[in-house]
Parts: sequence; structure tokens; C-alpha cells
Amino acid sequence: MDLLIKNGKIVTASETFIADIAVNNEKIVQIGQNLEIESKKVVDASGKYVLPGAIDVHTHLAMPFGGTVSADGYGAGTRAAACGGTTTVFDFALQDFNEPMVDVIKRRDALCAPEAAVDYAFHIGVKDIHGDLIDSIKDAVEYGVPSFKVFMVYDFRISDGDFYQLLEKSKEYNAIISVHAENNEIVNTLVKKYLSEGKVSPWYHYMSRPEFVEGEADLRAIQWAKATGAKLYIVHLANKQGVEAVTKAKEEGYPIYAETCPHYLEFTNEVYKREDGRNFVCSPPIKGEESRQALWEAIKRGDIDTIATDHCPFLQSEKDWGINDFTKIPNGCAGIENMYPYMLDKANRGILSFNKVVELCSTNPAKIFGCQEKGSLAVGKDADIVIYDPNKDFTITCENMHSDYDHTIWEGITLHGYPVQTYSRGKLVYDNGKFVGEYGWGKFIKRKLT
Ligand code: DUC
Ligand code: ZN
Ligand code: ZN
Repeated sequence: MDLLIKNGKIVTASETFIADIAVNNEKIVQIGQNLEIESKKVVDASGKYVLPGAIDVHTHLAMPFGGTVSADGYGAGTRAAACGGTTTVFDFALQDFNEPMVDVIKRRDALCAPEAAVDYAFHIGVKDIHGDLIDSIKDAVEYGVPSFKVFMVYDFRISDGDFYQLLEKSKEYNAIISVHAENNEIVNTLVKKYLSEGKVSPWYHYMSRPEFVEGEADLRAIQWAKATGAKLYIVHLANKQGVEAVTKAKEEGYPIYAETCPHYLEFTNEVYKREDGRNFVCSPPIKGEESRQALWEAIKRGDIDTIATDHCPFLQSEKDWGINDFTKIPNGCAGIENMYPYMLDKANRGILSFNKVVELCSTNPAKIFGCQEKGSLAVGKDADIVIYDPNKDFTITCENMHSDYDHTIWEGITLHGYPVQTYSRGKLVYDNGKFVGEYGWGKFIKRKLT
């Protein structure tokens, strides 16, 4: 045996029990009490939780955006993921015009493969489906990438008609479409209005993309998914109206899924009034308290399926481009190392169960996006394992994070309980504050939707 983790409190989405886990050749091979097995390495996890590694299905690593490139490349992003208990990272590979879908994956995988410290997968950010390109989604599905994303905003957005066609095709080829939902026309109109009135502070980033701008787009996207019967996954849901639409669609039996991110659960739009408000600029922006509460309630009801990060950090000097004009602030915040510890802190404080956090951060992402080998602690699954100390307090600072950024919106936040070890397919990659993994270890995960 390669590894034996003894006496930990094992958590799955449905159960918690004390047992040993045996790992061989990167897989979990046995789970049981008092396993008497010879092993090269034995770890005593008494008093600790043993959890499946988190799966962050929403990151933007090395992403050209906002006039620069996001600060974490594939090496830094996956290193930080490992140190926060995340053992699989999904990145968005944005299509070039005229580019067939599989080529998009191959182009980004060539950058990612030599650097990745944990396993990874891609969604394809679709820009162009003219001519035969739309049918190349079938090739991507066969290649192991059955998930596509559309943006309703930004210069890489697609038209409503193309979005609709993609939904139709995704049903035919058993794929899933994710959407960044905001109303582009209204954003542009409000931006113009505020700039012309000299209203340039980060607060006007929020004011130009308030609740209804996102909610209305959620409603449209859901309406089209219902009409086609396609699977739709709403990324970074951040507003109450959208939550209500998701709840209704689920009640009606449609395959509509929703993700939110820790920053929408922790902060409110008040952050945009802070002196460092530009550092919180992301899209969709963080909304008011009513939306924050609605997201927490939806999590508890089961209407939010997953938590992911939208990790897209920029350097302070880049955020500073927008000191006198909110439209010049590159959109995005850090989160890849904070998601699992943040959500587990909520479990440790009794706000959610540990099982629920495992479901949101690992089991559901694996199920929705077709990672058969991941998402749970069970015999036959990859040995992606986190050991969590419920008694270790940890205060987040930029210095104790493992990214390449130089500031974080999570600065100064204290968590009760923290991961102490992360294993990626049985290999120790994080140990008590230190990254001990290897660049290039991470494997491309081919997926298939069930
Ligand atoms: N929103 C962000 O804030 N950053 C990356 C892309 C996105 O949609
Ligand atoms: Zn987005
Ligand atoms: Zn995103």
C-alpha cells in the first residue's frame, strides 16, 4: 500500500464516520475500521476530518483580459489550489474566431500540462459557431470536454441566436452550457451615463450592473434553456431575482444548475465604497445584503448546486488603472485558495453541515461536469484527499497565500479550522502551510456527462 490514513472523521456528501483509508496506485482501495495493512506511509488523522479534495469548476488562469493577463498562471493557480484543499481545477479556454473546439483545448492544454500541480479540466468559452464550427462541439464532447460557456457581456459575448443554437446542439450531443448572465446593452447604457456625469468611483461599477441587470439576463437564459430542454449552468449567481428563477425552474423539473462564489456570500456592495473598493471589482459585481441572504437561503434549500471561485486575480498596479475611472479596472478577484477553507469554516461554526460543504464543493461539481473518478471518498475513486484540522485558526494574508498576486480581498479574515494536508491522487502536495507538490504532476481529466 502506498498510503494509509488512520482514524480520521471521514466526510462524504451523505455520511460522516471514523475509519481508515488505504491508497494504492493513486486510488482509494479500501475504507474501513482498524485496517491492518502494510503501508509505505501511515498518517494519523485522529481528531481531524478527512474530506474529498474540492473541485473548483470556475477559474481564469493566465487569462488575457481587461488589457492584461490574470496574475495566476497555471503553475501558480494550481499551486494555490492545492494549498487550499482543491485538487481539481477547471479553467476556461476561450475560443479564437474560426477555431474548432478541440483545437481550443489543445492550445490551452499545451500551456497547462507542464505547469499543473493538481488535476485540471477545461470548459470551452465559445465565441464563434459560424458554418461547421457549431458541429465541432461534438468533437470536443468525444475528446472529453462536454461543457461550454457563453458570455452575454464583454467583447467576447455571443448573440442571443448563437446562444440558443448552442443550447439546442448541447442537448443533441449531451453537453452542458454555462452562462455568464448580465444584460450587455443596459450595462453599456449605464456606464455611459455615469461617466458623462463624472461618476467614476468603484461604486459606479456596481451601479452600472445592479441586481436587475443580472436577474433579467438569468431569466432570459433560463427561458431559452426551458424552451430547448438543454442543461444550463448559471455561473457566479449573485442576485435574488436570479435565485428565485432558478428555484422555480428546479421545481418545474428543468435541468438548471446554479453556482455561487464565496465573495458573494461574504461581502456586500458596501465594499465598493471602501478606499480599496477597486480591488473588489468583478463581474457580476457583489450585490446588496438582500441578495447575499437569498444566496445563503438557496444553499440551505439545495437550490445552489455548487460553490466555485471565478478566480481571476490582477496585480495592485493593474487594479490602480481604475483609480479615476471604474471602467479601467480589470474585472476579477482571488479565491482559488480560499474557497474550501471558507466553506469549511461555515461547517465548523455550525452554519452548514460538513456533508453539505463536501456536496457543494466536490460531489456536485463532479456529478454535474462528469468527473467519474472524483468528488467523493469511496473505493475506486482517485485519492484526492484533504486532512482538515477543526481546531487550527488561520488568518488569511497575502503573504501566507501561494498565488502570484500581491493583494487579496480576503486579507485579514480569520477562519476557524484549516486544511493541514492535501493529497492529489495519493501524492502529498500541501503540508502544513507549504506547497510540496510538483509542477507537471496534474493530469488533464477527460469527462463524460451521465
Ligand atoms: N468576471 C470577472 O470578474 N473576471 C473574469 C471574468 C468574469 O466574468
Ligand atoms: Zn463570468
Ligand atoms: Zn468567470
